[in-house]
Amino acid sequence: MKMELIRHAANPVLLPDPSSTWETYNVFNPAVVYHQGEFHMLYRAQGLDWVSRIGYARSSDGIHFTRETEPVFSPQGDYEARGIEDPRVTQIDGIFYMTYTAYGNRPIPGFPATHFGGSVTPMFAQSSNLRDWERIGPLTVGEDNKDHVLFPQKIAGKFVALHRRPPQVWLARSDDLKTWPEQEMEPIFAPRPENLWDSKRVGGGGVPIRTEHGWLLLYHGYDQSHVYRLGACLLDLANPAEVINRPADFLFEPREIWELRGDVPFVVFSGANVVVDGLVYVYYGAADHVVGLATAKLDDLIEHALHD
Ligand code: BMA
Repeated sequence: MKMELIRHAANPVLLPDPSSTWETYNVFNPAVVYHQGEFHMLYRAQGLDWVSRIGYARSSDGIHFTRETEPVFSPQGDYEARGIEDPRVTQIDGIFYMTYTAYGNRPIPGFPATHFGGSVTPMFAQSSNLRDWERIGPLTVGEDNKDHVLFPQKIAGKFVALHRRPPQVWLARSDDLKTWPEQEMEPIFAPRPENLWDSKRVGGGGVPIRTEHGWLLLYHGYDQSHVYRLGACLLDLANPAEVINRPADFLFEPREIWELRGDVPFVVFSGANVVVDGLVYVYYGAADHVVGLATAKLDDLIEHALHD
């Protein structure tokens, strides 16, 4: 069944605030957690200095968000000097974990730079209240690696994360979230042939959704025209390194003017897919400028991921 996510009529659901210094230009690529009857959004914001910080907003209906006036998480140290980006958040055993990309001038001391003389570090942080965040540490250092996202529970006794070593999606396992042994890392899926939408690069999206048929993963990809789209795949429950099915078609692509034009054109990029009453709320950054919301019934997404 060819399916697409449905845009909400109230889009975009979060806009930059020109009267602010830190979220003046762009608010995008949010994480969203549904907790105690409310949607909690942690979003990437860029203001006058173009450094990314994480803002917090909450909503009872998932559409109208009220935000805090100050960022809840800001960069620290050389390895985050250019900003903290693209959070994904999940709760495991009562603790909220955030994965985020640290973009810096220099890598963590002792490690080589990645590119442009700067550094990209996939980081973990934790919180008990979604506002006060404490750093745990990196998944890898000294390499271009991002788009990491934690599974919402331990699997076979270990924390499991997806991550992205260009151009493909990898899996990593850890006992404690601090040590991520290289021998526990493996590539799981890669870009596909030239005629498909994800032929150049792929990266994980929001926290994988546990279903009886497998882990439902939404992910982003782009092709030679550099259009960012979203698609789905299904991973094995017991061994998520095994891809059960990966539909050929995408689920969502930029079409609205605010998805086609913004800070970076032709981008829909999601790190949030929360399930409430059988509906999947997909929050996404549009053109690296605003936040949009699109939905789909979980049952329809499972059907798509299983059979298309
Ligand atoms: C990638 C991501 C995002 C961004 C996207 C499109 O590198 O890490 O931060 O939304 O590019 O510009």
